[in-house]
Amino acid sequence: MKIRILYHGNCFDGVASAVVFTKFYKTVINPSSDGVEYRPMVHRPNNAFDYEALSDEAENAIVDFKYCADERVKWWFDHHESAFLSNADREHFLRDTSGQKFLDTESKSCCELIARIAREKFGFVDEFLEELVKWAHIIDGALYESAAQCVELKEPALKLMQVIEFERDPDFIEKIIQNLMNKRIEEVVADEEVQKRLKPILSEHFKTIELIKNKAIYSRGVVSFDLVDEGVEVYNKFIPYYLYPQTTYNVGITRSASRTKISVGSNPWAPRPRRHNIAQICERYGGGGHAVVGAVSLPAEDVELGRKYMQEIIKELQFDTD
Ligand SMILES: [Mn+2]
Repeated sequence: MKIRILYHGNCFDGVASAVVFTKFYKTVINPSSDGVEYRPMVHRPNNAFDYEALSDEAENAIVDFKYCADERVKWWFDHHESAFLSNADREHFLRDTSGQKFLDTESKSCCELIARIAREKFGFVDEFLEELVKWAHIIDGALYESAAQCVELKEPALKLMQVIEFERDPDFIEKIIQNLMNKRIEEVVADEEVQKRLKPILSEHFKTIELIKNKAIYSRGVVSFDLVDEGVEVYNKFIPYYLYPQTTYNVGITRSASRTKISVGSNPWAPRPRRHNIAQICERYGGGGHAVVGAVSLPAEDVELGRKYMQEIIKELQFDTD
């Protein structure tokens, strides 16, 4: 029988999870498997699960993505707080006796969770995968040693992360998954096709750093920037801390075709520690997030309202002194 692996798409941890699960499955569970198929999974509006992605002919395994209470799903690994779409799904998981479904919200990456379970419960050890597991931990846990590490993108793993996040062709990602089974990350990144995709991504990224540098205003522990007129829709969220290591917070506003967005974050390396719960502030404006990072989305045309909210949020976050 075949196995189909449904992994979190456009995500380094999702790809790394697919690699580790494949090696584990083919080594320990089913060496004579007829083949492995891959499907990237993305979050959809209203959080609906895409049942079309499940195979009727293969066993299905979900990694680094939400639970699906469908009997065709034989394996599941996740580490997200929001792993269940409903209480019924949670109950379904709790009743499961297959010993093949695992959730650990303490785990920084799903990749390391799979490696740990494979080792502890199935005796599977593959030292070759350690490099991948290490980087999934750093990237998914946002455990960078500095803002510079994440902004300068010197390490091959961080370059690969960029390609994975931007690539829209699942077949190309599948090639990366295959390569990661038996090649070092550095070797995978050196591949001509990967380099071809990496170049424009990096040049956009370094342009965005310059843009933010020109637009950013720093005052009393908050760096802020307005990218609405620049047409920049996404940016590396560590850039503000790279440019302003003294800042505690950053607040940015962007606009895309579908929304105006205010992004709020806190600097993990700030000399003055965070004193606000950012999720709570964003919730007051109809947004949300975590204590350390959050966002507010408005209709695309509400730029002026967004700018007003942005100024209010900046005032609330600012310290009394510089
Ligand atoms: Mn993950």
